[in-house]
Amino acid sequence: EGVQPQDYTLIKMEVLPPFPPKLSSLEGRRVFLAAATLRPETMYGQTNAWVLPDGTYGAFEINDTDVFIVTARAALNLAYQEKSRFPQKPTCLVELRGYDLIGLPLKSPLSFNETIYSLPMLTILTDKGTGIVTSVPSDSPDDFMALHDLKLKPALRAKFGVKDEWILPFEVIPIINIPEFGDKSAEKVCIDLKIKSQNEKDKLAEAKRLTYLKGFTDGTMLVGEYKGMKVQEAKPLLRNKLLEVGQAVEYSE
Ligand code: A2H
Repeated sequence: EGVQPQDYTLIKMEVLPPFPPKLSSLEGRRVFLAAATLRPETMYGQTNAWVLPDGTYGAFEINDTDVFIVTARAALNLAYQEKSRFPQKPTCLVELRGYDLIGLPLKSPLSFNETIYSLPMLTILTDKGTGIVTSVPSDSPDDFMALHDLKLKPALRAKFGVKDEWILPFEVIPIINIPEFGDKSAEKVCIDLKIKSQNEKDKLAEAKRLTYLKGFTDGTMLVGEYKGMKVQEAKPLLRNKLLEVGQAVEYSE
């Protein structure tokens, strides 16, 4: 963890009923995968969520109606947020593995895709954020390569029980223009750097550095309520909007 606290936005990705057997005891509640992001302005372009198959998660009671699926570490951190009104000791209603979450249909804020699915990503860290990541392959090199791997490799899909219809219909959606990199900056930079898979850590770090910086300083919104606005201006506006309507919560660690 860094010296400076990192301010994330937790995006509430609602699990659509009917729930699978593992989650059946939660029937009647609103259950969310809570994904930690630094880029709330990119939520229009979501194509899926990511979970770590071998990761350990829990379904934590957040209040009378809402349940968050996150790591136990994140559930505890949630209780210590300055502005949160979450219980001190969040109750774990169900213990889960990442495997249990693969294929869950989700409805996520701002997403142009009405239903997206939870899929395996092998590079997720369990000691950062919530262990759940939302995927925006237009603007995130990690997301682009992980989606690329699953699309390209039927054997990888088979290994994790990923159905073709959870992945093949989902295309990269242009949502932000960066003069230097075009409308699908992550794809462009991954191709330019000749990145072959999600496991090429060093190259992906460089791709992230390039797109993250330029996206913030030079990016312009191509879609949504703030179409035409600079990313640096739209970002806090969209974040606050998501927080106000209860589709996201603040989280820092
Ligand atoms: B970002 P930082 Cl469009 N393991 O959200 C691996 N990655 C994680 C994670 C975890 N446990 N928790 C969060 N993340 C990802 C959007 C996005 C992100 C875009 C572009 C870049 C980007 C959509 N995915 O991040 O190490 C989340 O992905 C590049 C920095 O705390 C989160 O924001 O700086 C970001 O990494 C947090 O990374």
